[in-house]
Amino acid sequence: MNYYLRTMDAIIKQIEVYSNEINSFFAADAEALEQFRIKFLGVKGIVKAIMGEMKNVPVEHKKSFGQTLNAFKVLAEEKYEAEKQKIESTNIASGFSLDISLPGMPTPSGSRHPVTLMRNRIVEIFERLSFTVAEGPEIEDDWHNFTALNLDENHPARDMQDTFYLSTDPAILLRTHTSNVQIREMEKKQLPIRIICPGRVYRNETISARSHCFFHQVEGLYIDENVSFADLKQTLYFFVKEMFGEDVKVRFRPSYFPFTEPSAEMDISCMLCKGDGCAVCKRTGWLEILGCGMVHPNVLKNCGIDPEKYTGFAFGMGVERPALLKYGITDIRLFSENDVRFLEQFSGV
Ligand code: 2U9
Repeated sequence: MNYYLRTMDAIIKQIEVYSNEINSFFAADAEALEQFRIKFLGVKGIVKAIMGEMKNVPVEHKKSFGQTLNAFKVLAEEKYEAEKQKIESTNIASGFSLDISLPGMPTPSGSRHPVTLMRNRIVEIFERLSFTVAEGPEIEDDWHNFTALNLDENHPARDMQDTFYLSTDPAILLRTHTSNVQIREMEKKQLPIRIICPGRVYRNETISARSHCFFHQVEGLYIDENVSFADLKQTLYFFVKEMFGEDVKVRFRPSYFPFTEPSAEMDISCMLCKGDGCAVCKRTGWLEILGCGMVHPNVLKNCGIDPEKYTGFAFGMGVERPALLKYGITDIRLFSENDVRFLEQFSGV
């Protein structure tokens, strides 16, 4: 065997070794793939170096040696392309871009519902006056929703049209206010009681831009010895100033609720027109925001509390109305449609 044939033999053996290395190659990452390319396909790589041997091969062997070299070259190129594809598709599937200069993928973050934001604002103010949050069932019995609250059997609020009954005998219904929570707290007879009761309530009403068959309330109750109407007024003044600002004016109008006596409704001066009169306050300059009063002696008695010893005040307000005002929303139905385009406007509020 002459020199060239011995050299060719050695090269072919070497190609076999390299071919095994190529076949078993797996690119763990883009860097490993680049090292592979430089080693086999680079300007100073193995394929180029072996190709350079062609010129030394005797003419009668050029064809078969050329075919071996070409197959080796194709093997290295195909392996490179296949591994490159794998890395790219892995990057796409895992959300990474090969271009590390691009900005990162945004992570969508949730936001609180505007009704929750308003509920929290109201609750936080009363918590500063040492009220604590109490919660109770939305599915309630007749006693806790009506009877204990001095709403007698013939009261219109019990009308089938006014709430949703799950059964009528015994009457099990969706609560029409969160007052059931106060009744349950009073029945525990651990006095004094100073609670704030936020929650969802139900009314059998036609749904429109201004009313819905469910909405949210925050009610409050304070029972102790010597609690007076003056305490009620000062507590609500504090609330209004904290909620709507120092400049807002307040007025009380006498009213009637079966569970309080005396009763009142509280208005604030319209913050949009500063009391001049506009479409939102129906040209009155005032916005009605809550109802309140001294807890009726019958309600105290119904819960086993002595009305000769204890007195208390209570108030109730809707959450949706102030949320509409605060965020400039004109349709109450938006609160329950779960349209993300509406809800995501409150992130960071
Ligand atoms: C007990 C005793 C008394 C809670 C009260 C109101 C007046 C009132 C409305 C405001 C807007 C309901 O959401 S609304 O439509 N509420 O006007 N609520 S006094 O009185 C109570 C509660 C519990 C044991």
